[in-house]
Amino acid sequence: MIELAPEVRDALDSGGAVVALETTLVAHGFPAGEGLDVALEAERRVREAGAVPATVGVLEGRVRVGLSADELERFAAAGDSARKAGPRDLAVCVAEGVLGATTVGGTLAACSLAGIRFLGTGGIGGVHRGFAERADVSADLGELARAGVLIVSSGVKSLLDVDATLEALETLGVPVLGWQTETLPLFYTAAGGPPVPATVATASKAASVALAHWSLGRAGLLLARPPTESLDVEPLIEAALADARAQGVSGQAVTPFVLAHIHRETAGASVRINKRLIADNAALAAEVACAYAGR
Ligand code: PSU
Ligand code: MN
Repeated sequence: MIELAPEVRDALDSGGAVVALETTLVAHGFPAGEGLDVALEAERRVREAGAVPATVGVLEGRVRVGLSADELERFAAAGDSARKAGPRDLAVCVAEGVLGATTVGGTLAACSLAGIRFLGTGGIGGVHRGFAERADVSADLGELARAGVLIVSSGVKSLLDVDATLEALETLGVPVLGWQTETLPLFYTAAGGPPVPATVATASKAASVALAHWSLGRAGLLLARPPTESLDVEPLIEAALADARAQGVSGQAVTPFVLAHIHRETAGASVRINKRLIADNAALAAEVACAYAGR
């Protein structure tokens, strides 16, 4: 049901550094034809930092951990025809042989099974704006509370209610570590977020906090790295969310809808920033994984 690529299995067996990557952003996160580059570049940066990449997706009835370039291309080419696979969707994708592009939550579930401790992504899901009227809370959060994995992301996606998401992470007992920053990055924007409860300055510090957290019997952690280049997309987010409401877009479709809107309206700037932050986060996840492996 779950199948690890030989390279990933060997690295895990020998206590080496492995970084999981998700496929939702490959299939649903970018304009058609651009997802493959994102996936390959994230893998390249993980290797360059000395770790083994393990991109996760559901393919031909199996949760696969570690994909070939041809397999990554299948996710990129599928676009919207790939199912967005959160934790609740894995079983249906496996049983029905549906191509499942795993979200952060779906990827975390695979990490728990495979014994992978590190994951790199763009921005995690969280508490959506307007949650008082419609209780939309990403399954990324619940899974982070269960899986013993450190995620590197540029904070939480700013299309969410960022403050409510930070509160929810506290409720779930998930440490949020600012990477050389005292405020939570806002995905496309580095500054202006709420204060983080702790800051780390080096990969080995992040690894030692993770080790302590796991030794205390706890689960997930978030290491929040600000994007190198920033863009203020707040007005676009508000317009996109209003559009989504007007068109009746809800549930799993909201995040890709809003990202596509922003990508269209910023004439390539948000795509460039999003690609870069995903690759940089993957590289940092690999640095922390290496520091942890060499402890
Ligand atoms: N980060 C990106 N692009 C994305 C996502 C994250 O840069 O497309 C995806 C992740 O897979 C995340 C998901 O798990 O969006 C959250 O979706 P939702 O809010 O529906 O749970
Ligand atoms: Mn949701």
